[in-house]
Amino acid sequence: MTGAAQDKTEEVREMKKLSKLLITGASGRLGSVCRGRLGHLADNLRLSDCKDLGDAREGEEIVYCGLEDKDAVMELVQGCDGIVHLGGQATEAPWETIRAANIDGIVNLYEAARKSSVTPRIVFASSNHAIGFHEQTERLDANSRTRPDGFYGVSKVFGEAVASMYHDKFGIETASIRIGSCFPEPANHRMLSTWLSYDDLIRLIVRVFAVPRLGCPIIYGASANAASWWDNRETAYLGWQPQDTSEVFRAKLDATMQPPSANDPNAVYQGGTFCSDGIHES
Ligand code: 15L
Repeated sequence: MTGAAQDKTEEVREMKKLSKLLITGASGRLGSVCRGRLGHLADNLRLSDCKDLGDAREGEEIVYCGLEDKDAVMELVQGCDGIVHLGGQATEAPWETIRAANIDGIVNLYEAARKSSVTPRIVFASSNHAIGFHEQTERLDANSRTRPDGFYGVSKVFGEAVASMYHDKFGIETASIRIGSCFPEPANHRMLSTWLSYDDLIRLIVRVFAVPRLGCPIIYGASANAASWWDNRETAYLGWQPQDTSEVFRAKLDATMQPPSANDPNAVYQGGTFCSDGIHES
């Protein structure tokens, strides 16, 4: 048994069903995966994006909303007891773009959460680009210092800081997941270390909503890759055990491309070529 059926039968037993789970960025790649796989966590899914979300299916409501629109976000968050925040700018971009979606956007989201009649538990899609300038020879855990590799990485560090402040001041619980490379399979040799399978991502989100006390942890979002640089021992209490590994793709990758040379950013830095990219000017 795989996928949605397994999510339903194995993990949900111990948790109380959410009433309304908001997924921001629901039309994106990960948003679509979550839309298809997290419905069982809540009585109702509220899906939001600026881009087309198609027709609402049973148990879904669709709200078109730009994260930089404070009033719209206030309405969007109202009544949601869970949020999977995938919305915003998902890769490097000019500062104005990052600022609107990932800086103003996340403050709008947490202000709305603070003022909502129900306090939501939040999953924040952070990124490995919050620590991208660490070299691949280093082993990181949740206490390692941030080393963002661009405006995008800076915005993820900011998002983690916002989550931390709202937890300390107002008790809002957030899991900040520093997602590695969440794709159907690793696309290059760097991703043998950073790859996160869709199944492991879903298992992690299910655990975040299942545990009685979440707090405000930083979690590295990677599968059980033999080549991993990241240590999640700090968050063992979540009971998340990634079950997939990038090793099953190694031979295929070796057959289709050369590994990067020793001084290639993809072989030096955890954030790969994000570290060698220049600033994206407007
Ligand atoms: C990310 O944060 C991006 O959203 C994704 O497109 C990939 O670039 C990924 O990081 C990665 O580092 O592989």
